[in-house]
Amino acid sequence: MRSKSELMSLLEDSNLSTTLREIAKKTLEGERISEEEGLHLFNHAEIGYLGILANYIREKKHGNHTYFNRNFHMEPTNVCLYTCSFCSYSRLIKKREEGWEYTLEEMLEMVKKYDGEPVTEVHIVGGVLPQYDLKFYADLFAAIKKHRPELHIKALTPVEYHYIFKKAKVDYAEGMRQMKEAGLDSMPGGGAEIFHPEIRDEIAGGKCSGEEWLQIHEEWHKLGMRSNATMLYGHIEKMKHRVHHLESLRQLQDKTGGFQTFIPLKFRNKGNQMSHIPESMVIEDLRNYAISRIYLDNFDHIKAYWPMIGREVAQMSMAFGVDDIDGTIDDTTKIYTMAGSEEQNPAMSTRELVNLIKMVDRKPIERDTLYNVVTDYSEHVFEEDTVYKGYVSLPVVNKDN
Ligand code: V47
Ligand code: SF4
Repeated sequence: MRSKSELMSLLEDSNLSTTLREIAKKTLEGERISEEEGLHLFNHAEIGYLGILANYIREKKHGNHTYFNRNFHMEPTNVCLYTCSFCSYSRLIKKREEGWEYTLEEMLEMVKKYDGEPVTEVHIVGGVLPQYDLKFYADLFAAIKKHRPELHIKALTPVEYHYIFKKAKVDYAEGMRQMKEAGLDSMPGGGAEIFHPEIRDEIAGGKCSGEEWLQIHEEWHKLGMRSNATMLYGHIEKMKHRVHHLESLRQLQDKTGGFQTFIPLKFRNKGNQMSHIPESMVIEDLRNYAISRIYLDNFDHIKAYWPMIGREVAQMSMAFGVDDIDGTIDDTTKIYTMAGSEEQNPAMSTRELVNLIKMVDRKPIERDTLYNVVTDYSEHVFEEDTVYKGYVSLPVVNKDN
């Protein structure tokens, strides 16, 4: 890791503008940057500069570690009564028979398929439909816990919670309390999209507002529980909306400290009402990871969701502030393959994921949902791999070349 003074003098020697020099100094000193400075980074900072600063923070927080976990996804339904224009699910409400709507028993059968597998987490998320109400989810969580008590349930977003609590006539605090009692362990970061109403009303009108999203997370945090946060970027939002989104998260985190991870989600444009909007370029994705890392000084982790961005961008992201590349997922969420993710086969074995991380000289650490270390793979060599000249021989890249 390059020292702070080394980086300071590197920046002194460069021909950076005064503002970028100030931001760099603040970041290296561990000081928080302002909203104006965040906006300045989005509008003016080049990728090399951002990479240096984001990587400095990343290595200060986590050294060379890159985390992943073993999880599986379940989606009760891919039909949804909302009509978010970026979502490939929303159109299915018109052709409901083309989708799926699983029963509680069917969902439990899916969980049972993982009996004996070393997964630590189930991630449950899907569309919103009336039969998936508070009782359905409370019964589902309780049934999963009864079957496999140690499996961490990371489930649903404020979009579902807002809907089911309203239907059950309970307030957010009471609703979240009931979910915790039923067996919910943590909340994933979905449904955040862009909080600012100028954009949210356009792309996700009708579902919970940005403020309601934040309130539900706040109630969950008040119970001593943890959650994640996301931002869906690269569509019709402007940079000022991204900054507003990051600032809203930073403020809530100051209040509760309940967020673990921030996950930027790149908008994918296949099979939805926004297909005419071009997707962001990889360079913009890397800049966005880096600025998120710099801005969210009170978040421990920045995660790249590799099934969405692909294996190679996930590798690059580890030099732009990312310290987590999600799970080894067998049955990944269909929302991404339907929206045009590069990864048509988004399952990755532990061996593949570990070697992917090692290829960019990071240390792969399997974690559980709450970032307790499950296995440190940094010295581990899989039976199928050979070690030569200090490197593991890897399936994709020959390091000799
Ligand atoms: O809220 C929907 C997004 C989210 C598209 O917390 C799309 O560990 C891009 O939040 N292009 C759900 N994104 C997924 C999610 C998530 C994923 C992985 C890990 C975690 C975690 C959370 O997917 C939705 C929405 O923002 N989404 N459609 C699309 N076309
Ligand atoms: Fe429904 Fe969520 Fe898709 Fe919106 S993003 S249409 S709420 S599944």
